[in-house]
Amino acid sequence: MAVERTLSIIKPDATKRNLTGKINAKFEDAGLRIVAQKRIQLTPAQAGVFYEVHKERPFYGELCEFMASGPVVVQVLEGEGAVAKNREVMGATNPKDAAPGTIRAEFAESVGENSVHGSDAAETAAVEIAYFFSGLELVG
Ligand code: 3AN
Repeated sequence: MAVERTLSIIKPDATKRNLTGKINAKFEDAGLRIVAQKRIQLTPAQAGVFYEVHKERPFYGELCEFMASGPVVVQVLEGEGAVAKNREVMGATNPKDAAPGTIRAEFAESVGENSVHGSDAAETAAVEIAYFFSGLELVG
């Protein structure tokens, strides 16, 4: 399998509860390398651009407000099949459906406040990484 990069976001519900280290340990234990990382505060407008694909969904406004409600940690994870591997480590969107041991099973509070974001495909990952990082900030 090819080495890939994927965008991950540790969401405000998790940074608020001081879970950044515990979540990063899950990525590293799964063989994903954190090759870029920064803690930032998004505005609702910036979150809105990031989540533009969801703009017709009923939860879009709530999602943008939530993502701007506190700091987030944006990061680039690298590894073999990193996009799918990260989705596996994250668990299902709704924590009630997430497999035991996944980040969302252990830490997510609800389907909306679900602790982490992960790109859903290699093409999306490239666009999402470029939204937050310049090439110089990716150190493999
Ligand atoms: P995932 O993050 O697992 O790829 P998506 O892409 O379907 O899930 O949804 C993007 C984000 O939108 C989720 N991480 C979650 O924060 C929010 N979301 C998804 N479904 C709902 C819902 N039914 N109600 C509120 N927020 C939702």
